[in-house]
This record gives sequence, structure tokens and C-alpha cells, in this order.
Amino acid sequence: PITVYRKDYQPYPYDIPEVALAFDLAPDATEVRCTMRVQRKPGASADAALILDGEDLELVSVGVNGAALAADGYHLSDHSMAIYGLPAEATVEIVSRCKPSANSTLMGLYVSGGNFFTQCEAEGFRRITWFADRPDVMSRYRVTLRATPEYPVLLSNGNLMASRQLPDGRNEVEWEDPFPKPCYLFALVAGNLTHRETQVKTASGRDVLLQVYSDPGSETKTEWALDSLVRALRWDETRFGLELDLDRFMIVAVHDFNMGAMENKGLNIFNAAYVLADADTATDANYEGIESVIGHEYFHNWTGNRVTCRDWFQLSLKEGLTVFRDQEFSADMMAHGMDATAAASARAVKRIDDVVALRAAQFPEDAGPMAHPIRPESYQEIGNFYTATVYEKGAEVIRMQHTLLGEEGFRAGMDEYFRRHDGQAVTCDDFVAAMESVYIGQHPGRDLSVFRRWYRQAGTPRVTVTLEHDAATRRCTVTLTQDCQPVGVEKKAGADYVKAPYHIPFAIGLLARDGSALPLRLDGAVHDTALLELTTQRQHWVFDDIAERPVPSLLRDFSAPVIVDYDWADEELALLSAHDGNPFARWEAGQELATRQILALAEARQAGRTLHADAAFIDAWRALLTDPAIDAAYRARALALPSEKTLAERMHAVDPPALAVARDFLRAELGRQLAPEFRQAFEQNQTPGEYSPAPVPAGMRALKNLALSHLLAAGEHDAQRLAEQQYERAGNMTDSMAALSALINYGQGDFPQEALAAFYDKWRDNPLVVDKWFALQAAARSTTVQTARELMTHPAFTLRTPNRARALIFQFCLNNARGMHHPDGTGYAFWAEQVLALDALNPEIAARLARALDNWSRFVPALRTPMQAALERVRAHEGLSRNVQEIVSKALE
Ligand code: B3K
Ligand code: ZN
Repeated sequence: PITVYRKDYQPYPYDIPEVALAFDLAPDATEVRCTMRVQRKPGASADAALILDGEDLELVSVGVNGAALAADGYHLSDHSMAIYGLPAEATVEIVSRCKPSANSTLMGLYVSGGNFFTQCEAEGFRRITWFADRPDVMSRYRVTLRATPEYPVLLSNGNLMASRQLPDGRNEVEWEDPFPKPCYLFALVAGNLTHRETQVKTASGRDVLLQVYSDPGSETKTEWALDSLVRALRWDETRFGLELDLDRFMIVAVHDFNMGAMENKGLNIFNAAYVLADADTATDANYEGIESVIGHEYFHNWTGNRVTCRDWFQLSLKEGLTVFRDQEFSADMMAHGMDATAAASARAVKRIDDVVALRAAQFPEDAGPMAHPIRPESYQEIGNFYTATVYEKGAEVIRMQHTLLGEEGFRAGMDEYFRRHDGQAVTCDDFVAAMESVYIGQHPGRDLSVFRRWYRQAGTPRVTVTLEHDAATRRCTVTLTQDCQPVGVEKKAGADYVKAPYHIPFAIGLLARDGSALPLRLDGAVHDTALLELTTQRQHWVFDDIAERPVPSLLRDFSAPVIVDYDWADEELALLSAHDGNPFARWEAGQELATRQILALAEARQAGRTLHADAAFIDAWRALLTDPAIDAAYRARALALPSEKTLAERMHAVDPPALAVARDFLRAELGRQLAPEFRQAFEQNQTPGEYSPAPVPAGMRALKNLALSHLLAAGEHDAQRLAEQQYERAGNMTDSMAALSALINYGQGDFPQEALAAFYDKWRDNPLVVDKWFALQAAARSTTVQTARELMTHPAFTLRTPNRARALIFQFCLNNARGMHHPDGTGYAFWAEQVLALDALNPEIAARLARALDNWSRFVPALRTPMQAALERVRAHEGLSRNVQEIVSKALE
């Protein structure tokens, strides 16, 4: 396998300012005529060949300036075409054929549900035609689509220029995108689709048409998506002064899709799971996900499309920034119309959810064999680098810049970024330089040179905090020490590789022993929260006028993606959990208490001791459950037990089954000891009447359903009846799913299985709900490898549709601790089988599943051995894709 290095970047020797593409669409043989105007770049060598990428294509003809090229004028290899002896300016025309119906990779042009779709990022355009498939080659596209009347809707990027019927009865349309773009943003859709649309005026008064396309019959399910799009458009105008630049913006839903969605210019293609919703079929989480992904793809129009990446190492330039933007969008939508306290709580809820996701996915990645900086130094397959690190840690790195510059300063930096780079393909350094130009103005004598290390170094830094208090001088000294050990490929650099300190914005507060906030005097001002800027290995700060030893509230709002080390006493955590004025830090304190509790239980379990829950912990949970001052959405987060993935990061040797038993025990024990309180929460948070996905009712449902699962897990009298009733009477999918899930995991008798069967019969024609049905069972406590295999024989199961594979296989392998991590190794053998089966169809998806065993070497020996064997079995398989090969070989290194 070839490794590509960031340091080897070379500009492309040609410009390709214009491209005309003509498609004769047919499932078994689509012909593509690609006509490009090419110009040798000023400094490029006159004998530089024009090298074009191509994959799985059949060549029909190649010509230059209207004349067919002789056999010695070009050279064709497996993955590229080289054209020699071009004049400084030429028109190159290539005709090729591909076979969309046989394309199971879902990259390039493919068929789903009888319609045509494309996916080009990162390197899918080369499966459509030979081209310079790299993001720094930007061209204006004119696209002609021809198809039989079975495909009445024919879409591509930009503006519709013409539409006619051909003498042979086919339809022909022409699209033109006025903005130069890299080919990864090209898209076409052809098929039988319905749509919902609306017209809005942009801030500057232009009329734009917004449309959402989906399968006929699903038009009732696209209202939320279209509304979300309007909200996203307005938000980008207000918060960033960025306007839609096209006359028309389209979203198309497809059921077969590798990821969530794709930001093709003016023609976003979406996984149907992030478009279709109504109360009966979508959960609160689905509604929230749709709004956020629609926002994300829409925001890419500026951060990604207008300003794009120079090369794929810069992926976080667009992804980290756009995730940050979608997070802020969601937070603003959640806090919309609330008073200050409620808004702060709503924002904290969003922040908590994002941090939970970061810790569950990115922290383990950063501590494992695939660890990489947010701007990787090398890759074998770029498709493997659409990671939690590039996306979510990338967003944290943008958020830290926002924290350091402030909202106004950050906005000024963004304005400067667009002023400098609109229409260009640039690097992460260019982004930081724009932000730095503002930072320097704000902080004379300082710059972002240390900050830039966040782009170069991998791993999660650990910040150790010590606190000294001197009663005589009433002084409190806080010392921060940072440490980050080499991870992943950095380790190979050898023992003398030393990582440099980061620039870490570290927000803290101090609480008095009665729980009140202490004013912090720093830099001549008084703060409730102080932002400490740690830029060296160790620094200290002195706070005056502190009478007694305070309790520190650390890393408020998760101001940096680091791990905090501070030795709080349990009583101090309980105090923070009850009183911290920073809702994020307050949540964190409760989570730390729960983490200590579960880890202790898991240890007891491993040692064969009886499990026993700590009374002080139960009291802390009771206080949260009954605090009238906190809203339901926040309370549901505060009372949620830390996930197995987050807990695993805290174990010396990871033992998922022990963690699962410990969590289950604690869930039941809480349900038993706090039964009256949970019952009250269940009753007081009913949301009768018409369904609304708004944050307040959604928060009530979250709390109510949490209460229900505790009561049922505890085997509380009547809980089963409450769950059955809720399942039977539910007026929305959130409540049905919650009740069904609680019943399947903790219920008794025949009801759960009968309900499951009836659920399938009711929803068998709705693929998104059938996915939920598979996912529920795949993750259920009683599901074994055997059950998973039986589910695979269900007529509705197929590996070819990524959503379905994710619902069953990924859910089982990633989220079923007991079934997957059985010491007999059958879970791992199942995993290996499925990785190989998927790899033959869709390497990108197979590689995602392959990552389930990344951190095998940190597991308990009884699991580590069969995990390694399964990885080796996959690695030894002949004909492995580059995608899976990279993952398993790095895991075994
Ligand atoms: N930019 C796309 C990613 C598609 C990558 C496929 N290998 C989705 C997004 O981040 O918006
Ligand atoms: Zn994105």
C-alpha cells in the first residue's frame, strides 16, 4: 500500500477552468463525455504530462482539440491516464462508460431504489470520468443529462439553463454552476422523485428557491427538513453575515448512502435518515439530527465550497469549522426564545451532548493505533480519515480559537478569512493566520504560534491541577501542568520524539464550602469564571482574598479537549454537583461521581465480590432528581450514567462485560432506592397533546423515559404496566421506542416479543423504522451472536444498504458489550466475517466496522487474545481493500 504524505504536496501543473459533462444515463451502461479546457500553469514544465485519475471506467475515446489521440499520445494504467505533448492550451475530450447498477461502493455514480445518485468526496469523481480528482483543481461546470422518461427529475449543480424532449423520446436538461469548484462537489440525481419547496428572500433581497426531493409518497415527511433549511439560511446571515449565493438550493434524500449527507454545490445529497421525519416515525433525536445535519451541509457552502481545501490533509479546515458552526446553530436554536437562565441551561445541554460524543468516540481514537493530528501527516486511504478527530476534535480546536478571540473577534477573523481566500483552495495554516491577525491586535506581543501545535500533534493532553491555599495571606494558588505522551504513529518516531506544550484555554471557577461562587480577581478584573491561558508545560495563577480552601470548578464549558487530573474528595464532587453555577461543570461533577461508583462496582464484579452502591452517591443523585430549579432536559443529562465507552477509557484493562454488569446494577439500584422520585418524574413529565420536537417537551420525554427505564430495571411494582401502557398509547416514536427498548431490555413475559413482532408488521414498509427495529434488537442485553446471525437471515436484512448494516452489524459489534465481548471469541469471529463480507461490497463501510477492534491491546487478556486472532484473520485475507488493510495493519502494528 502506498502512503501519501502531507509534506509531498505538489501543485497541479495545469488549470482546468471549464468542464462540460454530458451524460447518457442508463443503469447498465452510462456514457459520459467530458470536455475540458486545460491550460498549462505559468511556471510548469512544457513537457509536464496531463495526469488524470480514473477508476472502474471503460474508455471509449480520447481526443485533443477535436482530433482523436493516437495510441502513443497517451498512456492508460489501472488508476490513471497520462496525456503527453499537450500545447499550452488545449481542449481535451474523453468519452467513457461506467456501470451504475453494479456499483455497490456507493462512490461515483450509482443506483438506489431505481434512481441515479452520485457521491464524489473524497475520490469518487474518478469513478465517473478521468479527471484531476484533487480539491485544488477548480473548474466551472456545464452539465447535460439525458435519460428516458422513467427518470423525470434530472438535477445537477447550479442553475437550470434548458430542458427539452429529444426526438428519441428521452429528456435532456442542462445545468450550469457559475462558481468554480473542485470535482468532489459535483453531483447529479436522476429519477422519479417528489419535492417540497419554498421561496425566500435573502438578506440582500434576492429571491431564492429552496427544495427538498424525496421518494413519491414521502412528501408529508419533509416539512421539518425544509423548515430547518430556512432556519440555517437565516442563521448564517445573522451570525456570520453569509448569504446563499445561488438562486436555487436543493436537498435530495436517498436510502443508500455511506455517510450522513454531502454538501455538493447547490445540490446536497442526504441519507434519508437525515431528511424524513414525522411524529409517528421519527424520534426527538432524529429531529435534532436532521436540523443539525441540514445546517452542517448548508454551512459548508461557505466553509468548504466557496473556500475549499488545498489537499485532503486539510480536511479539518472545512469539517472542524463546519461542525463548530453546526454546533453553534443547534445551540442557538435550542436556546431560542428562552430567558437567560433557561438559555444557559439549553446551551449546556447541547455542549454536554457534544462532549459526551467526543469522549465516547474521539478520546479512544486519540489513544489508539489510528491516532492522528486533526491535520494528518499521512494516509493510505483518505476515506479512513473522515474521523472523530478531524471532525469533532477539529471543531474543538476552532472553538478554542473562538474562546480566545471572543465572539466579536472570532467573527472578525472569519470576515478576514473570507476577504483573503474567497474562491481559493487553502490550508489550515491560512485559517489560523486570519484568526491570528485579529488575536495579535487584541493581545499585543502574543500570537498563535503555540496554538498551531493543535494541528500538528495527536493525542489528548492531560492537565494536572494543584491548588494551594494560605489562610494567613488569604491567597489561593492554582498550578496547571500539561503532559501529552506520543501516540499512534508519533511513537514510531522514537524515544527522543518530544511533544511540545499546547496553548490551552482553561476556564475555572472557585466555590466556597457553602457552595457559593467566589469572585476571582485576575488581571485587574473580577470574574465568576477565569480563563487561564496555559502556554507552557507548567504555570501558576494566584487569586487573592480567598478566606478558606475553595473547591475548584475546572475546565468549565469544556474549554479545551483535554483530560483533567484533580483529586477531588467525593464530598467536593457532591458539592459541585449540587451548586456549581456553571451548568456544564456541575454536570461533570456528577458524572465523575458516577464514574467512580461504576468503576468500583466493576472492580468488585471482577473480584467476585457482592455489589453495593454507595449511599452518598445515591443521595447526590436524589438531589439532582428532585432539584426544582433545573429543567428536565438538563436533569436527564445530569442523571444519565456515563457510557461504557467513556468508562472504558478509565480502566487499566478494559472489560466491557464487567462494565455492563456494573452499570446495570447501578441503574437498577437507583431505580429501587429512588423509586418514588423516579415515579414522580415519570408522572410529571408527560407530554400529552400534539407532538412537538421542541427542546422543552423533548427534554421532558428524555427525563420521563430515563425514569421509566430505571423503574423497569429495578423490577419495581407496576413499572412493566407503565411501560406497556406507554407503548400502546404513545403518540410519537420517541415514546414508543423508549417503552419498547425498556421492555426488551428489562421487561418480562411475552409482551416484549409480541410487541416487537407487531412493530415490524406495522412498519415493514418504512425502511427508517425497520432500521430502528433492527438496532433495538442488536443492542439488547439478551442478544447473542446467535441472535444477531438469526436477525441477518430476516428477509428485510441486507449488507448492501449501509443504514441496514449499521442498524444490525455495527450496533451489535460496537454497542452490545455482552454479545460482542464474549471470552469465547465468537463475537470477534462474527465481526471478522462481516468485515470481509462488507469489504467485497463497500470498502468505505467495511473499514468503519473494522475500527471496532482498534483498541484491542488495552483489553483484559481473556478478550485481547481472541481479538488479536480475529484481526489477524482479516489481515491475512487476500484481496483486502486498501481501506480495511490500512485499519487492520495499523491496529496490529
Ligand atoms: N463532506 C461530507 C463527507 C463525505 C465523505 C465521504 N467519504 C459530509 C460532511 O462532512 O458534510
Ligand atoms: Zn462536513
